[in-house]
Amino acid sequence: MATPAEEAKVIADFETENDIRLVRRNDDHVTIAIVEGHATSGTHSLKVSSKEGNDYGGFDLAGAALQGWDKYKYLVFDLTSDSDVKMTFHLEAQDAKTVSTYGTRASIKEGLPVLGKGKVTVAVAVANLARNDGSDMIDLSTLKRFRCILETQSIKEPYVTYLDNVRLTTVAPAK
Ligand SMILES: [Ca+2]
Repeated sequence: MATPAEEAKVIADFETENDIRLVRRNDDHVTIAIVEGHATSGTHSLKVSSKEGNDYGGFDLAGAALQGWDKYKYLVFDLTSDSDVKMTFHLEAQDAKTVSTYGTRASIKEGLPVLGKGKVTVAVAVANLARNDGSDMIDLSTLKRFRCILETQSIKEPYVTYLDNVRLTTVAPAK
């Protein structure tokens, strides 16, 4: 029987300013900042604001947040918004073999929730992510980028969501 410590590892909690190194903005029209409130763990979260007039916004996990994924099965994180906007998004994994072409990435578009007002917990099986061209699986031990791409084509004003409690788990979270 695994202990709770073995079943889950928090990789970004945004409780200190240093945690800003665990994320990057997806594009230069996005701003990210650690803020007090909207937390689902601790007291602070990451505010991600994506500007209108762009097809995509969002954030990437980066740096130390990409370490140790090969020991887990699921990536889980919470997104909270004050906005009523129904926001769709997709995810994308890139490893050492990923180059600029679409086929060398792994895009995750199925089974993801739609964001709305309040908290949404996103859980995605990452243990067997096929590359888009079907050639092989993403090697989580060489993960170099994991993107959360908000589909912001239709927004009329900046869309704000708060990210917190990014963790890896060996079991799927309860719905
Ligand atoms: Ca937190």
